[in-house]
Amino acid sequence: GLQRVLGPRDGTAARPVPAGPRTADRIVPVPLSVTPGSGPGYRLTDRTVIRTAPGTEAVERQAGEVRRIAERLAETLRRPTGLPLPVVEPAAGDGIALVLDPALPEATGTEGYRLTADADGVRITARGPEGLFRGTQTLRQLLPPGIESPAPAADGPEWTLAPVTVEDRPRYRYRGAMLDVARHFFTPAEVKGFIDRLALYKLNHLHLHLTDDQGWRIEVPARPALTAVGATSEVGGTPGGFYTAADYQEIVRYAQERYLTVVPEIDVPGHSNAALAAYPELDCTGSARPWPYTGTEVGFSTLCPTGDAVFTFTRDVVTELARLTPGPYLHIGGDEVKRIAPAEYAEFVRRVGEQVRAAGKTPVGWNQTAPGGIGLLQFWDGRAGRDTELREATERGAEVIMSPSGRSYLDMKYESTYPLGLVWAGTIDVRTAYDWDPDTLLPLRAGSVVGVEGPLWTETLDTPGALDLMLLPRLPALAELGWSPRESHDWGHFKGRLAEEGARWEAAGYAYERRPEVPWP
Ligand code: TNX
Repeated sequence: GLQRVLGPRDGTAARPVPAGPRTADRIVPVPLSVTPGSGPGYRLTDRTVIRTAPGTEAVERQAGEVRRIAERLAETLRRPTGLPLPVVEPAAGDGIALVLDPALPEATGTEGYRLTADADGVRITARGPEGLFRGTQTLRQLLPPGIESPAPAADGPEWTLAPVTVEDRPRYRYRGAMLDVARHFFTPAEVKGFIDRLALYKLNHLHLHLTDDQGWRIEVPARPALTAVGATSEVGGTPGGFYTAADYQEIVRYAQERYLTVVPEIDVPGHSNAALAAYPELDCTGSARPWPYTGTEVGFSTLCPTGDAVFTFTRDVVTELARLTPGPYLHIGGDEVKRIAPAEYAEFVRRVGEQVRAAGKTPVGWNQTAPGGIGLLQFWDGRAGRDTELREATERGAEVIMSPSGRSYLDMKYESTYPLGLVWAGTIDVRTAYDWDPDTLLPLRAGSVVGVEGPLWTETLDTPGALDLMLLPRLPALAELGWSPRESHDWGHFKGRLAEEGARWEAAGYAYERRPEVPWP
């Protein structure tokens, strides 16, 4: 049966957790290598400082960024511990040190780090700031569950780390989750909460599905009706909403501070009913343009694939989105277009892809866009023929983000009787979400898979709590597929580690699903 766990603030009693510090081989995603040390480990006290270390000239230029990482770590640790944890410039004494070291092995990459803990302190080293940030997430996970509490927590004062050396770096360069803010709108504050969960599991991309039949969620000054008309509703008929440029940039900044790149998606030419309701002249197929559209059918809408007007429109949108987005990608959607001919579709995709490149960005598309020459393809649809088309694209050089709907879709039900989510791609329990290999699921050109993504579509989800129930515990399964070495893949080991996350979510006040396939304590 279904059990919802809503955390201690909702009256659920805290569950027992293993005594003593958590060893690094228990965290999610599991690190590349863990070497236990000897001795007592390190205990945070009221004398602990967070130090940022000096270095070479090249490193000095990044000193401000390292300091901000230290401040963010201090904020996270101060709330539950009540310790002062001042951030200081280099000084002797015990504490947590964040050290940039460009001399670390090149294989460490931009996101890799080394963490050592012993009686004298904790030291995180990385070749760049991003690696330091990922290392601070490991540090969080090595402390007791109460460290996730937003208020003084009961596990103290034993804020102790086991003695250890961790060497770590990701398997894939792209590890993402997608939030559909079109079917149901989520406020900037709610999106920040979503980002917090992604950052903890070392994801590095947030894909925002900003437009669909039911709503257009990003302001485009040259096209005011997109939001004046297209943002006024959502699935179920509730009011919807949209992000102003300032809202969007605030989300981007919050993500950036956690070393996540925002990938904005404008879904064209299909899934475009909200845009067509705002600008009916973009329709040449004579399709109905119901507005508000509060249902969940797919495939009925399409922009006119030919003529100048539509490309002026897409250029207006692409230009504005490129202006607001510091990351390298713009996602152009391209899924489920049922009303125009394949040749027209491919030519449309090719032209919009060119507009994205002209705006200085790399176009990304759902796997259907392969014939339109899009070089970074997001695989989702395993139905007849799609994987052949995708393999051929990879043989021409395309790269692939794996988000197979039957494995990584965070909106699929855990089991058929589950109250939230959909079942069109099957049910996805935690083992199904975890037990696959992104490199070999499809027969693609070797090396063409650059990572994984978990899309969270929101036809049936309209509150942050509902998002959490779908995300936890499946997001950490995907995060581990994206980060941890293939050789470490082991369901039996993973489910035991995952079970330990529950107490952490309870401390954080996150809802999660106590699925029976996970041995929760
Ligand atoms: C298919 S996956 C869609 C979305 C739906 C989703 C629901 C994809 C590219 N398109 O429009 O929201 O299924 O699971």
